[in-house]
Amino acid sequence: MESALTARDRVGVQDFVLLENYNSEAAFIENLRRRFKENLIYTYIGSVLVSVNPYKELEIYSKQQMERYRGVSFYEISPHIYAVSDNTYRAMRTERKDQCILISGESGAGKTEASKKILLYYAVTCPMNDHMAALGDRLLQSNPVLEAFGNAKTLRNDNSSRFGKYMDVQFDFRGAPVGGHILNYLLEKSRVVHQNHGERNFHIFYQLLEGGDEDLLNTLDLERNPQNYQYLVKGNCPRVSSISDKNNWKVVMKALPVIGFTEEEKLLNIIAGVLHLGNTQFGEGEEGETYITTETQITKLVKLLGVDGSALREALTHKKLTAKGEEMISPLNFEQAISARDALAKAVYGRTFTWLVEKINQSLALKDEIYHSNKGSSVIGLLDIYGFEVLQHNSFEQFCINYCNEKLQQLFIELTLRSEQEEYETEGIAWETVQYFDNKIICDLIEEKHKGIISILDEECLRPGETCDVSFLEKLEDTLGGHPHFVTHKLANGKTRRVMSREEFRLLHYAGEVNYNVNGFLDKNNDLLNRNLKEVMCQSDNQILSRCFRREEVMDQKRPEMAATQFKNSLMKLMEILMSKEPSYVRCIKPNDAKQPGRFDEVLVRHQVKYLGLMENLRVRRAGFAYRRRFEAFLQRYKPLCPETWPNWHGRLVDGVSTLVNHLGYKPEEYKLGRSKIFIRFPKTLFTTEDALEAKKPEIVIVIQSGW
Ligand code: AD9
Ligand code: MG
Repeated sequence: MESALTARDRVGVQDFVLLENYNSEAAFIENLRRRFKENLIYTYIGSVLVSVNPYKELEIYSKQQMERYRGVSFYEISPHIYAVSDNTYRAMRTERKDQCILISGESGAGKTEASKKILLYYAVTCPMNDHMAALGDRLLQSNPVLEAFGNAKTLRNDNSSRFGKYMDVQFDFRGAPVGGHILNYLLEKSRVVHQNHGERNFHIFYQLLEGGDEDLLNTLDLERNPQNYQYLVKGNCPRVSSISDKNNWKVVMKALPVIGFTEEEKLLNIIAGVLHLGNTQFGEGEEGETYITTETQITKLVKLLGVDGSALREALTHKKLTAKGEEMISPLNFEQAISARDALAKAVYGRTFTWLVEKINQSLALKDEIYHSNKGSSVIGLLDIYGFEVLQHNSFEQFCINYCNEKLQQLFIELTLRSEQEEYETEGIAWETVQYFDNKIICDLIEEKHKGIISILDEECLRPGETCDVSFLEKLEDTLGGHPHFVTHKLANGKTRRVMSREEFRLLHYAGEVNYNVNGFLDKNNDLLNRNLKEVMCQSDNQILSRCFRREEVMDQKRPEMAATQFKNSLMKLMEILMSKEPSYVRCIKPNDAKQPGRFDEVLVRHQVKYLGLMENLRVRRAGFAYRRRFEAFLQRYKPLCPETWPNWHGRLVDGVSTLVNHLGYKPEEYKLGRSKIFIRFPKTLFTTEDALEAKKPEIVIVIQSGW
């Protein structure tokens, strides 16, 4: 008994609901810390998995470990991402309901790693024939490709996802994976042309330069040194010690054919073309006209992007306008030409990325014959988005990323509360509401029609006459002044803790305060590409490009939706998809900002525990009853403790559980029997029962061994 308690003291409790002092944040963090020091990075709050990034490889992800978790209930085994994977899978099969696993946490907390582990678990443990194994392979191999094109080194994370990803895995009635589909969300395109100090462009550029062989680089007119490319020098960080671009290049090249890719050459031409575009420079003539000073670059672009040289030259230095039904060509000034070039690079890269996702989707698509014979199949969705981030300088991209995290937090609040409430209702048990901070007020501030920040931004982009980022800020101040979560220099009246610049607005997000600099908001939201540049691209010989830039788009006079509104609408759709599924949660925590193993920065962790709402989550879980378990599971586990239920109980399950708890001496206030589950109010009750089982174990084993 003594030693069991000592062990518990050392490694903490594996489910926070077992904490004696569940209202204490200090006790919560101490439990996380103890477990982290013992390399126990996973802990539950009921069925929510809390994961702390270990920043080192742990020996807990082997095939043997996967086997241990197959078909086993949460509480019978130590917490693990595999337990969540397995429980979700079993829930899908037994309840025949679509599931989703929502992984959240700030940048670098371990979301992408968690999602990869879940996918690997399914690929290894699900029943499969050869065809399905090939699909499993494609699901897994899509990851390195998407990461190469969509991830980058940032100050927060060496492998930071710069796009949001929602992946559906479809299973047939036997529980075998038969198809997949990926939805991608707003890639951070601005990174193609600019990186903050200490950050890099997307991995693929460095992989190509480091890993491509001499012949390939010659064909693409590339030199090996990344420092020779303007689009790669801004962050002054060509190499990252934790990343082997050379090895990753090999992995990507191997993965491409697995996902049915045959257009590798065209794709690499585009990647090289983007680099050459960045090295295209402009000069200013005596009369203020702009011209291209690096003519050799145009020759390279003609070859790589398959476009017409003189049309490209003109489109980079002139703009085509339609006024009163007539087309006019107007010259661009120096700054405008640079913007046009960068807009082209961003559009080419961004659209190629979307094309790549579509290509992967084709290779994962359910084959027709399976589709038609696959009635009754179910889906598990995996959501891995970019985490909440606060940088020194926050712009439009951080605004979108953090808005997305607000939405996800809102979903967590709604669904945890709702499902908790529903559970008590269906089981016929009365319960007490727990107060939450509801971040709906912040979501509304951003997305509300007419009054929200996104609407105001759109209006300002469309308003004729002189508009600029500063006029946008003024409009925000006029409309939103007085909102409790919105602050600017003017509104703060010198009362804010951190001095704000006149170009910033501050949002008090659920996860903390962020100052956004309005510079570039209008341009990024407009996301315009001059019409003549589009025309050049849609005539490209490179079929990827001609598919990305469609003629219809050039002909269409209607203005497409602005970037933030497009993003908002895609998030609304995502929320609908997620709401229609049964959710499971993985809440990731980052233990330190130095990306180091073994370091547990309490202040940083406390902040995350707070904003992720983990204490409230725990309180809700405990408000009524700390533990709940289905009658059969409870009986199965504890039946050795009562002579009347051991070795088997033959009557009704509820009577078996009742007999068992009476024998164990549970008092009426300690538990309630619902329709299918027993609810236990205090963790101590379960502790005692667990200890009794522990003490009984040698006896049970001997009995079983002696063939009883
Ligand atoms: V971001 O929002 O995309 O910037 P993520 O996705 O939350 O972020 P990621 O999964 O990429 O973070 O984890 C960051 C790094 O932490 C990884 O590259 C690993 O080096 C490290 N990590 C995360 N989880 C684990 C783990 N379970 N075991 C070992 C891990 N290392
Ligand atoms: Mg990630």
